[in-house]
Amino acid sequence: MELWVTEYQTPALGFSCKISETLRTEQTKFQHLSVVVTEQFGRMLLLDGMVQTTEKDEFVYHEMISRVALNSHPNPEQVLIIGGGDGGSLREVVRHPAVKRGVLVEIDDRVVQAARDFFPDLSCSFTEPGAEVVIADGIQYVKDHKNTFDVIMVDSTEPVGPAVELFSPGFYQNCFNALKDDGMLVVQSESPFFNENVIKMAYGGIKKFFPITKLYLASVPTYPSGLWSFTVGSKTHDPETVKFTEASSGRYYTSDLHQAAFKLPGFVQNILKNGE
Ligand code: AG3
Repeated sequence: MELWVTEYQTPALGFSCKISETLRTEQTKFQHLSVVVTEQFGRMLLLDGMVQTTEKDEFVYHEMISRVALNSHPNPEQVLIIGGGDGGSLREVVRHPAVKRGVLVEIDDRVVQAARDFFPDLSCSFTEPGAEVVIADGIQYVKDHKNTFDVIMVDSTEPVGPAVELFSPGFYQNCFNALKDDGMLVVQSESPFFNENVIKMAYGGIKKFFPITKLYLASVPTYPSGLWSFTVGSKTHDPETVKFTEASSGRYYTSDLHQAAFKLPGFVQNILKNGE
C-alpha cells in the first residue's frame, strides 16, 4: 500500500509527498508534530499538518532567513532566534564568523527533541560554541531583554496557534526595544501568492517601528506556492547592501542573490503598496 502525506496549502490545494515511513507522530502541549520520510525530499517535519522543513530543501530557507541580515549588519555578535526549534537557523547563525552568541528561544521542547532525534544536520548547532537553547515563550523573552541583540530572527510557524502574536505590532515593538541602536529584525512572512494578508501584517507592523523595512523572496519547493517571503526591519543599516562577499556564499545564498532577492515582482510590490 502506498502512503502519502498531504498539506492542504489552501482549502482548494493539496501538496502531497509519498512517504516510506512515519518516524514520529504526537500531540505536544502546543501542536501536533510529525516526522515522516518522504521519497522526494527526505525526512520532513510537520507541525499541525504544515511542512516546516525537509532534509533536501532546508538550506534555502535557513540560509535566506539568516544570511541576509547577518551579512548586512557590520558586526552581528549577539543574535536571537525566536522559534526555529529544529536548529536550522541556529546552525547558520553560529557558523557566521562575527557571531559570539546565538540564543534560540523555542516554546515547544518536543520540536527540539525531534530535531535531536531525526535531523542531525540541523540539531548539530545545539552543541556548537556560542549556541544557547532556551525553552520558553519568545514573546515574554523579548519583553524581558532590552537593548541586547544585534539581530533578531523570527523563525515561526504560520500565524495560527502559539505563533499568532508573533505577527502583531506589539511584538515587533518589543523586538525593536530588544535590539541595539543599529539592530535588525528579520521575520518569515509567508507566500505572496496565498498569504497576502500575512505579508501586509508583517510588513505593515514592522514598518511602524523600523525606519528601514524591506521584503525579499526565495524559492522553497515544499512551502505553499514555492515562493516565500521574508521581511527585514532595520534601525540604521540597509539590509540590501552586502557587507561580505564570496566567503559567506552557501548553496542558495550568494552575494549577488542577496541583492537580487530584494527585486520584487510587480504583484508583490502592489501587496506592499496596498498594505500601507
Ligand atoms: N518555519 C516556517 C514554515 C512555514 C511553512 N508553512 C506551511 N508549510 N504552510 C519553518 C521552520 C524551519 N526552521
